[in-house]
Amino acid sequence: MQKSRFPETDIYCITASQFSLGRSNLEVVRQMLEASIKVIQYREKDFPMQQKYRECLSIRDLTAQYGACFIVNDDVHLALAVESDGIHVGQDDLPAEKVRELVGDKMLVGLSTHSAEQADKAVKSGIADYIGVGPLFQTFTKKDVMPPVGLGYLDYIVSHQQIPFVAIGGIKESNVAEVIEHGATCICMVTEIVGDKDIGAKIQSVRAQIARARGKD
Ligand code: TZP
Ligand code: MG
Repeated sequence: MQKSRFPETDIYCITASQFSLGRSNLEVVRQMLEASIKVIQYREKDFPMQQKYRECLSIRDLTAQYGACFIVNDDVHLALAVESDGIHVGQDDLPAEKVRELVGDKMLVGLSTHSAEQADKAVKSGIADYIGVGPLFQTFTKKDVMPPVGLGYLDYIVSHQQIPFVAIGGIKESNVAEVIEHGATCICMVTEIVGDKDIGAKIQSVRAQIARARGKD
């Protein structure tokens, strides 16, 4: 099998200024990078484009300094404008085929999936470098919240697909072990991390839970 371009890492972080206790996205990202996070996604649905552009430029610089991968959510033109390492789209965004055509081969393309059918289609097309798998648990972080798909969908991915994936949706320090035990290797937590007063300490304790769960194999 060809080696994946998606970084092998444990925690995938996403910005969410609304839940960041008044801290700027740049400050939050800096704390994540200081805690050795290797993948950061910029996701701000409601900011004016110029604000998104300015923030992404700064985060682009900072992630490059730390050797981390920077992924932009939704906006292909924003990803191209700030030369991010990747673009992440959902099922209702511009189709992944079109995204790939626009960004070329160098940029990573991530695609959210919520069912076995969507995952099978993503794998068959060979366009996405990785897929999002979720929401596994109830989450209110997304506005257009969908009901949890449950751990059964994660089990399906683990046993049927080889594509790199990120488990997402309602994952907390308290349930991350369960997600690891079901076979996930990369976990995305949004509010659990950005909403903590001490982001570095939270990442450390989540990592301890992950390590403990891995040790049970
Ligand atoms: N995509 C699927 S669930 C989700 C996204 C962006 C939000 C997850 O947020 P949280 O706070 O980790 O539940
Ligand atoms: Mg989207």
